[in-house]
Amino acid sequence: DYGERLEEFEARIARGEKIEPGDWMPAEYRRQLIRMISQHAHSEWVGMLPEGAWITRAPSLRRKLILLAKVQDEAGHGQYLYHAAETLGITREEMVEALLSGKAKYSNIFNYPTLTWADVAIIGWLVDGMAIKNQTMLAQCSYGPYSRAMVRICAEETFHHKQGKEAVLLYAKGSPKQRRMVQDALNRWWWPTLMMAGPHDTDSPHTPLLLRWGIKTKTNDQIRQEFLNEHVPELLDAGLSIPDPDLRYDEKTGNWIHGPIPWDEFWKVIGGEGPMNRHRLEARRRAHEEGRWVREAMEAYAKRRLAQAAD
Ligand code: BYC
Repeated sequence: DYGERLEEFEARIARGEKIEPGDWMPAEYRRQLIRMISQHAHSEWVGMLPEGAWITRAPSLRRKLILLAKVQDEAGHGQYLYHAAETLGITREEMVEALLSGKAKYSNIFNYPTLTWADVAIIGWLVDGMAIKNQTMLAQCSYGPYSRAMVRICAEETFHHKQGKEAVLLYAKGSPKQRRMVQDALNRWWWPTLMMAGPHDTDSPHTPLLLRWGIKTKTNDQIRQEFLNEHVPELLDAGLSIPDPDLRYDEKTGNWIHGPIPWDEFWKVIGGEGPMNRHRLEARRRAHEEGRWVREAMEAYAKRRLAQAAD
């Protein structure tokens, strides 16, 4: 019966076993994973847009090649994640429909504009830095297909993170104009990046169950703290200033403590009212329409191949 199955399921997770697609799982485990993995996949795809906007304006061939490779990686991450979600019994079409209709969420961070080239550098270092903290944790998660997708994604994200850091450090010791640009980018991306880890644990309704079933292995505040402890000293060493007057180092715990996060802005952005939400969804809808003929051609080709194989 359900009680026994649940007990066995939880015992497997406690032993560190991975849950695989055909295995028994509570309906709520399935629902939570579909929610998280599909939102994650949407974030990868919407996440191509702010950086993609700079491909034609990259300042050198080297930077253009790096950016092209990065944006292409993100398309690939979306693919692995949509496939991982499909193993739970939802179709790609249902997920894409939820994104395009505005029903599904995606990361708050991609609803801000990329105003200068330095934004691309800051996204690489900070946004990908936060993503890696979150995804290294998810690589340990109890659902096999998600955890394996995360291992590969983290390896690629590490390259993204390094190229962002390299660029920020270069601009931080560059001309006065470069220094102004990179500082301005940091000022604008700092708070949205801290919000990426999700609301404080006290305001995070999903965390307790996700922890219990090993979908998350750390809380939102733990991830945010790891991000701060790594990045704050490095940003300060680079001669940049962090736009948080209350930021301080706590000797006792060895943690960097941030001031109040503007959560009103977060809830507005994830509710669809951020500066670029409308624009991002329009771009995804347009891409979906413009790609329709490719999907139809592939389907027709696959059907013909199948018919030929049957002959
Ligand atoms: N943005 O109970 P909570 C990337 C929502 S892509 C938007 O704490 P949970 C990259 C949350 O969904 C990075 N919404 O939720 C790509 C929930 O609403 P619903 C994307 C957020 O699930 C391209 C409500 O707030 N990574 O790195 O326990 C280029 C309550 O929150 C956000 C992932 O998606 C947010 N930031 O924890 C470069 C990782 N935070 O669903 C880089 C997978 C919270 O009830 N997801 N909400 O309507 C996760 O790890 C977790 O879902 C979160 C949130 C930590 C994000």
